[in-house]
Amino acid sequence: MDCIAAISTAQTATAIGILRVSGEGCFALCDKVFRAVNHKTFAAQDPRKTVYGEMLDNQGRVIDRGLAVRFSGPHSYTGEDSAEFHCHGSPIVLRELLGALFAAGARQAGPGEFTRRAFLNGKLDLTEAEAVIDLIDAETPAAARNAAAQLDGALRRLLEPVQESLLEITSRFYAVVDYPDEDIQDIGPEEIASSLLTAETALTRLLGTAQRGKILKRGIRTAIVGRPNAGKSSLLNALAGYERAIVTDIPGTTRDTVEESVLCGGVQLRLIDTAGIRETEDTVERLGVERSRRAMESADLVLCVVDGTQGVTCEDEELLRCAARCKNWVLVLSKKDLFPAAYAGSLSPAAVVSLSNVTGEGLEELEGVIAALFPVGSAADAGTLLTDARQEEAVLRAKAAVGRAREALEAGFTPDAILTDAEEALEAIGELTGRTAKEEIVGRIFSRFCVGK
Ligand SMILES: Nc1nc2c(ncn2[C@@H]2O[C@H](COP(=O)(O)OP(=O)(O)OP(=O)(O)O)[C@@H](O)[C@H]2O)c(=O)[nH]1
Ligand SMILES: [Mg+2]
Repeated sequence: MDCIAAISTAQTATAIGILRVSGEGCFALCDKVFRAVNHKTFAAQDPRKTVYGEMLDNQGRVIDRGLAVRFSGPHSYTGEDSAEFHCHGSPIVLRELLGALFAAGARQAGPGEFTRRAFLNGKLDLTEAEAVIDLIDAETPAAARNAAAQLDGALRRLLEPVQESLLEITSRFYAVVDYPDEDIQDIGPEEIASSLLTAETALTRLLGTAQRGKILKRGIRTAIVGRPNAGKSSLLNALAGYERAIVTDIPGTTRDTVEESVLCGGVQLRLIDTAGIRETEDTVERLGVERSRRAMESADLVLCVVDGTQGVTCEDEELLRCAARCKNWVLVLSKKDLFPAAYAGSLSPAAVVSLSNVTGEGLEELEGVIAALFPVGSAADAGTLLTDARQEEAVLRAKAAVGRAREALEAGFTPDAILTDAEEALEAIGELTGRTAKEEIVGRIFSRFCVGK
């Protein structure tokens, strides 16, 4: 493929900046912009070892002095011949060198193009390619750990047994039908049933991780709801550590949702402070209240704030019942510094926390409650969470197809009736990993069964 180049590091003044080049004729191109102190050409440099030298513009003037590394395909990130230049991290220097690489014949790499080439050259599957982005974008240590493990193939390895069981069914079936002269044993219903069960169990387990995966990646959508003046905005500010939202003693201060992201117990909370919920004639406030209700409905976690000095009133009770529709809801009794309230109602929130937004007492307890509700997960399952809607959809489709196949088998259909569904499941998993199902089946027939010799 043609030669692409890009600046790989941040385009602000930094100590070191890195440029990357990859593609056909990469080394000859690098000779035009780099003069090594050892006087060797780029192609003659040791692979994967840095060499010091001068970076040149297209008129041979020295732009900078620094290090270059040569990677020979296929032993490179992209799988192609490629190179890196480590210069001083001046945006000007980096742009000059990039210009020199363009003048020498490279073109600007598109977004993700290096990783795309790595995928096309079989260096990464799609789950691993997605993990590259997740790793770069990770906002918490746990999200980074998960992405790193997924990049190492954790998700692919989890899918392999599923793929294996389904391939077993389809390839054996095809082999028997397409090569009747070869002595290949027919696949029996018990064997099919056991393969389908293996596949279905693994897919079900995987789907069960999607919610945690999503939370890991985008944080916990946390709606702070309650009646006017309960102390919602004060709680947002206390958790954020600064005066994010306006706080006054006038009921109805917050009219629109206010969002802020904070790190809590190793997880990212996407806090949404909302307008106090009450009946109102005010058009703006009413719209705000609607937004509060919507935020509550779509939240992963609801913090229902009640003014501790007032106790839980009838209006509060009604609100608590709405909050209770969310699987994870916590009752927060505020203003503990004025009155240490308790809850004796009939609803059962995940926890009741009495706290003061003024003194900070009880905040730590709330953080502990949240951390317990959303455990970061053990190191063992890192990389095996579905973190992406695309991945989830593909697994869902694969599981549905496997389920249909199993039902057909139980209903007494012959194996060929199962085949279409098994293939559909393989197709869906193929989309997930980027390996095409057809190719896999054909490959399997010829390698495992030695058909046709
Ligand atoms: N002493 C004490 N006062 C608090 C506490 N939390 C909030 N307040 C006070 O209660 C009043 C209302 O606080 P807000 O945080 O604005 O309440 P809110 O729930 O956001 O109210 P709306 O935006 O009107 O719905 C303010 O005067 C706060 O200073 C607390 O824990 N202790
Ligand atoms: Mg408010």
